[in-house]
Amino acid sequence: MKNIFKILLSFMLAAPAIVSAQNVITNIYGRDVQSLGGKWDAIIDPYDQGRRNEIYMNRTPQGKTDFYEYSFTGGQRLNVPSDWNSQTPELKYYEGTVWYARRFDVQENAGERLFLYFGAVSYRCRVYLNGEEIGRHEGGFTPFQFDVTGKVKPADNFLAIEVNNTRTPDAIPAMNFDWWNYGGITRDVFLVYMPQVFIEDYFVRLDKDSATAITATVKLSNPVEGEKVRVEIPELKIDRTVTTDVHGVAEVSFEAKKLVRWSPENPCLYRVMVSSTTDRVEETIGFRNIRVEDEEIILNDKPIFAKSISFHEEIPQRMGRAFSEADAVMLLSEAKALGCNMIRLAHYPQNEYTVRLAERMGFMLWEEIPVWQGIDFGNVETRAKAGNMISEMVMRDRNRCALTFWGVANETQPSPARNEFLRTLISQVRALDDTRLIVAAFDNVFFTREAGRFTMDDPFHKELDVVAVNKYMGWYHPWPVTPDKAVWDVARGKPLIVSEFGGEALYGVTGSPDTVSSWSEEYQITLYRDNLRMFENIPNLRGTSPWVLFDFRSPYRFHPVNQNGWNRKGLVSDQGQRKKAWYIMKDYYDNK
Ligand code: GCB
Repeated sequence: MKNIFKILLSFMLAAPAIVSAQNVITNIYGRDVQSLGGKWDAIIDPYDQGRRNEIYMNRTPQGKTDFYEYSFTGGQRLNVPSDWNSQTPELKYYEGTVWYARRFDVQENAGERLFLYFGAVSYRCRVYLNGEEIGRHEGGFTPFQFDVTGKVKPADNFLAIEVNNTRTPDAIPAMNFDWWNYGGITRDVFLVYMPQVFIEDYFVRLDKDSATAITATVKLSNPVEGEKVRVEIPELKIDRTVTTDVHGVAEVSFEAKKLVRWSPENPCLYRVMVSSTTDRVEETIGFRNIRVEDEEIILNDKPIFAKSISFHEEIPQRMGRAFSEADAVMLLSEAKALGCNMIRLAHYPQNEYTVRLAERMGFMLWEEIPVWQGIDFGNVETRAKAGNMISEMVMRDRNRCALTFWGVANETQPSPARNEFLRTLISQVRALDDTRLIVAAFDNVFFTREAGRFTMDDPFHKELDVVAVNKYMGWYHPWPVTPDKAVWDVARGKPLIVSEFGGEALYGVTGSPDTVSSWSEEYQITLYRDNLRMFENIPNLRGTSPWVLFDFRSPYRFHPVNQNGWNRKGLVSDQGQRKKAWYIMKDYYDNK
């Protein structure tokens, strides 16, 4: 376990100080935070001239001959958290730089250490505090923080963030992806008050193969030896104190005889407190076992079928990114109504409100980083970015027992560079957390006349715990045989999830049930019925995840009448109406 922290430390040391953020404090929502949410001043900078002109200095004319061609006051104001695209029509399609700025005061009797935390900024940013660059971050869906202890005044601090969402070939995702490229400070921003030595990280989990053995690893912010660390789970009558080693790390294992394990039917969580002499943090944590045995996914000793659905981090009615607890309620309630026990969070780590509420509502989770189709796998910098991203994701959510699958890729094509890239990611994930199943979604499953069946054309699936396939039978692919004859021989010996299937229908459009181009709800019904029939011919099928819960924004869906910038594969329309195929899927899940 301590190796984990060594690996993380080596990442930190390898990175130039200003480029990379530090490890994020575990359970930020359980800490003493001051929100910096609200209206921020904004300057749109399409030609990227703000940095050259040092607008982050926020200078104002002093003498009679001074003048500056910018000001953060009197202009545009943008909400934080939120994407910028949905806030003003001129930013709807914007890809470029926007500067955000605001002032803040520090609370009196503040902690001894102060951090500036961002839940996510899409896609890259530089952060300037009181005229000085304090750090940068790349990656639009994971949290980061900067230590600003000693860098703030009691009042009137000036914070400027240079945010850029330009698509580039070396980014993750890269140039093309089937969702809206929302830019902005899309998640919470906090000042975090901490004591001098604080509990930076903890990982409390059930041992992989035991129904009662819990291990807690706690890491202090400083390598203080001999510090007492206490772990309490009152409902289980657990109260253990251990001392830290030279690295400031303490680990304790104990038996919890009365433990009720978390499951979708009974999403049982326990209050867990972790404390040291100077710090204390608490949250609710659940415990469960997940493993694979031959072709089964075993949750708490019983085979389980993943009744999953995907959604983007988007509220379609608002045409904007989801970012709040209320947004999470809306997305997850609709998944619950469909009868799901799992969410595939497409195609990137979504905000913590969603992850935490999903856990309370009894959804298993599949979380992935946006290694989506055309990634520059041969680029070492891109590989390092993916490594950072996946570490940030795992470190944020590894205390969430709902997290069942870590996804490393979606629809990537075999090549030595791709394989190496994914292997590096998998080993990084396993070093941080070896209690989950590793999965990737493939699209290289094809029907051949010679074999008379569907087979897979990517040997990499052998390196995964669970294999997932996206297959759009009846939409991008016509049926080679009737669904009852569409037999699969894919990844036998392992559990297989059909991680995407579906087709587009415009809500309220009626039409021919056997004509794809009718864009009708009737054709969508046919497509769902046919696919569900085919699933009976997949012997190792252990889960399905239709694409997708809601119609979602996608700039390359060009059909002016039926799409108009929307991917219409939703089972629910952009206005929240359930399409007819929703009832087919609901029935399937209710009887599964
Ligand atoms: C896929 C992708 C997903 C797309 C979907 C589609 O295979 O994984 O991101 O949105 O197909 O609708 O084509």
